[in-house]
Amino acid sequence: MFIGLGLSLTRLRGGAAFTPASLFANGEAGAWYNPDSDTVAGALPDISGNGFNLAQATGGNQPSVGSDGSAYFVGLDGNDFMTASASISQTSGTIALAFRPGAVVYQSGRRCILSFSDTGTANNWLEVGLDIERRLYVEFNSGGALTTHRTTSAFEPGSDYSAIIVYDGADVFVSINGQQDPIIETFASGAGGWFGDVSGGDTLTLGAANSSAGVSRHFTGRIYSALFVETEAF
Ligand SMILES: [Ca+2]
Repeated sequence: MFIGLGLSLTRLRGGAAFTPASLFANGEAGAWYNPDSDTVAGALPDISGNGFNLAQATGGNQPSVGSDGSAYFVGLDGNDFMTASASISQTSGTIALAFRPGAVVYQSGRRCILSFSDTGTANNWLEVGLDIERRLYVEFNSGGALTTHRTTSAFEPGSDYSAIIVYDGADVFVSINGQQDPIIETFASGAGGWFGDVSGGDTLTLGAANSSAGVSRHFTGRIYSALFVETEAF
């Protein structure tokens, strides 16, 4: 499993035995975003080699680019997001995120970090983000059949986190800062799923949810890195 990946996602540099690039070495499906000194506002290339390059043409909706001295990030102020056209067929795999929640009133609703959706038809999406109680949620909606997983620990605004979400085709497992964070609640009217089970999925969105109703649930704070990859055969 990839549970240990979060520890190394952004902080392991120079001389490290592991790099996320190795996850894509055999042409695995997925994407990897990792802002660096070359990053400009409005464009975040997919460095996995799979071509899901994120873009935002509207200046006011472009995340800023910054550095904390050791890692670069994109900063989202509450209406920022980036999208890529994407057709993704993987039905199990891993999502890895490194981020810092901003100071935001979470009681006003969910804050989505990564989503994959059909923007032309209602009720088809995969979302990962923080919920109204600042816990991580993973939600899958297949034509109105909704499955929502919520984890245990509350995220604190202003602190850095890594989160690894694994879906093995049946169950969701979440690790936060290298420690498994149990699923505290699962609501399901459907069978659950992953990217490839989003009917008509056409759009990948970083920093917000996206659906036929438009862009919503904007994240605020920093995103240091985001990655998803299909399950690898060993
Ligand atoms: Ca903005």
